Amino acid sequence: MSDDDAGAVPPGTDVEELRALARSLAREAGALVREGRPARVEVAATKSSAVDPVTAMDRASEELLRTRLAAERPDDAILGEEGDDVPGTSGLTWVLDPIDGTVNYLYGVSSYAVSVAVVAGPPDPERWTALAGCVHSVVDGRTWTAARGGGAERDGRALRVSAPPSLAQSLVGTGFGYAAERRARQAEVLAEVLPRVRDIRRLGAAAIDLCLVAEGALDLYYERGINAWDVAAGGLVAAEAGAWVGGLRGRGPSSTMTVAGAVPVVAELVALLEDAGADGREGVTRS
Ligand code: LIP
Repeated sequence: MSDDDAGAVPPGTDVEELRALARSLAREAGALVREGRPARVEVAATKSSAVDPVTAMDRASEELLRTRLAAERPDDAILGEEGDDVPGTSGLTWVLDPIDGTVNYLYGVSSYAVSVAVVAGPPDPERWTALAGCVHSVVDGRTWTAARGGGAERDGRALRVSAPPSLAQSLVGTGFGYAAERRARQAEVLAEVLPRVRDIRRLGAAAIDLCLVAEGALDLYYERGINAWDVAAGGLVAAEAGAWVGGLRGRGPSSTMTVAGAVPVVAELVALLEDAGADGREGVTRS
């Protein structure tokens, strides 16, 4: 499948079957993470910066997901946070975040999840077609799923985004990067946003934040710097619950910026972020 076939869904694809598999895989990896958490979690290595950790459990959870997928879906490709890309022939790619919210996992703060999604087309949030996904909150077991055209649900309850009357009345989720320079810039943007919204929540796991938008526990979400595996499942859950999920300046969701929320209020947030140069453009020499 070439890049020109962006998002072409292979004939005979059963998105409900894929949703069921994503759910069982996320729960199985979630059980491993929950039952195997040592009293004191050690940092096994760091990645993009000294405060971007990976733990032995991030790797073990991803290994379990990859092993199960190799058995269940041998022709599909895999894009995972902690391992090498695996090519496929089916046109489908599984996008894995073995522990989203690793810093929370490290500190024992309860907001962390296993995120499993499957997409058609190039493994790029701006060009793929997300088909099914599951976000499983490890500590309390909340499980969000979605299937393309099949809606979003949490533990059997159908989800619908909230309809906040205005940006000023909106509860907004966001997050900050692992590089100090990036955080400095994000703090400047936050100073523009905070006086214009009800309040901010920094919960620490983008996949869960997007699912909270889907169920109306957050009205809006935005973040610069999140990866494909952070947004793959949560973005579909939010979209299937009625949220607009995109970027700035007409772009789709990407590491440059990901924004989610109910129309029309989300447009107010997008305009505010564009004016603030939150995507690193417009006279901003810093990152
Ligand atoms: C995390 C995201 C979070 C963001 C963190 C980090 P990880 O993903 O879920 O929204 O603020 O900087 O990117 O690293 O735990 O998979």
